[in-house]
Amino acid sequence: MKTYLALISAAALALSACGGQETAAPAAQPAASEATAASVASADAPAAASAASDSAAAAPAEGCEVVVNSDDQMKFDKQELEIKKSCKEFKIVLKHTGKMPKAAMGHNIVISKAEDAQGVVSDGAGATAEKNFVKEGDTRVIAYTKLIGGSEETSVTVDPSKFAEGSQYEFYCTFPGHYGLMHGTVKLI
Ligand SMILES: [Cu+2]
Repeated sequence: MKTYLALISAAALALSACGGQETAAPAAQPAASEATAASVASADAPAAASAASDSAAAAPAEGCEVVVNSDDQMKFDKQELEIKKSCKEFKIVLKHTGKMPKAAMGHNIVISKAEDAQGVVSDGAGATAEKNFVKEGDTRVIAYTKLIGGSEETSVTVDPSKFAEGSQYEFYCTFPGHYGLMHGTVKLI
């Protein structure tokens, strides 16, 4: 603690000593580089925030977003996805809380009519991971996220008006072999 205080006051002295000088005195170097690191970090933050607000601009009003977590156990943390019909756009965020790489335990979220799910999955298996295991131009697919690996995150925005009244919809992962454990119902509310 004493050392810490001594360092602080040394830094303070160094700072006040070189106040007005354009080049920092060598003694102030550690403090100065820390300050630089801090300002770089805080300069990054607004940039990240503005990038986030860029995507937020196209999205979601209050309650028009849901987060689904997936993991190394080949599971989604939701069996049901509720999409609000009153939302102009509804954002689905997929997070992978596991550690395994995309090639071994990749996950995505694909949405289609329940009756189309098996076809979408088997055709998707013939696509590559680069194509997110979704057949190109598959018109049965209403929305899909890209395929992600451990600790990654992605999202997709859907238009709730694309869901027909009276039809059953499902969300699922099209990584080969995952559908059995990774599927659930999409409910329009
Ligand atoms: Cu998966």
